[in-house]
Amino acid sequence: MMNKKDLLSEIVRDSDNIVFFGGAGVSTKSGIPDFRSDNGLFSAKYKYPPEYMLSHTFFMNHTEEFFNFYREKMIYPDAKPNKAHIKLAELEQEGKLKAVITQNIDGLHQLAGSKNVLELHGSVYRNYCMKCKKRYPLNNILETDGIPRCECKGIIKPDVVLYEESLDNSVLFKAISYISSADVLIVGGTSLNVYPAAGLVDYYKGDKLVLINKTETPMDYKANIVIHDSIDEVLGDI
Ligand code: CNA
Repeated sequence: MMNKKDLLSEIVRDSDNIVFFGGAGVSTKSGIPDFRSDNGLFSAKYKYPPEYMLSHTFFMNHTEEFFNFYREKMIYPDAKPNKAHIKLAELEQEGKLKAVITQNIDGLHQLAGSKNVLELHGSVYRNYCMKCKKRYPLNNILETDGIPRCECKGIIKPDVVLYEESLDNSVLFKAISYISSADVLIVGGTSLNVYPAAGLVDYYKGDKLVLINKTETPMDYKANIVIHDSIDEVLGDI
């Protein structure tokens, strides 16, 4: 009988309508900690629970503390794509992969060369003034202390989806459209704990659902192939 990785290679070889849906685990090999691994962000001790520090309420009520935490823990401008990002970009270039749908905010898929990237939770590279809507690059967050301000004195907010905030509907609908018409759906590096993103898996109608994650997820039972391993190794070996 074929082992799971060979089966995955065969499925990828035979398809030209693959969609990838991933999360923070895709970028851990690039040196960006995830939330829920043993050494992830949620395992450390802070003054407040990290979910609260990344919530809209915290942003509004403790804006300066939000930015201190955000600058220190959520921005990794020197991180480089790993084998997982690179393989996904190659598969798109070969015409096999139609879209990368990511919960990540780190921009590493684009840095690896992926063109069609749907960022469900936004990006640290986009920022805007809450008052006049002027757009700002990441440097305006990195190169300031305290609360970053626009020329008009408005607060510059990262275009990332905080807890309690809703996702951009147009991105969400596009993601649903790609997943519901995919031949192969590869899900990886996500604990599938954060909704509504995790619910996207339910839109897949095919019989080639591949789940690659270091640890068990609540959706393992739905998958046709489950591989509990590093996604960078697994995708790198295809
Ligand atoms: P999560 O809940 O932290 O889960 C990550 C999952 O990935 C865990 O189940 C790990 O076991 C698994 N994992 C870790 N490393 C690997 C690896 N090398 N190979 C395979 N599996 C691995 O993160 P989710 O993405 O599920 O949760 C969604 C949150 C996390 C989103 O809102 C993101 O914005 C947020 N986040 C993003 C980043 C980033 O942009 N790189 C970093 C940290 C958190």
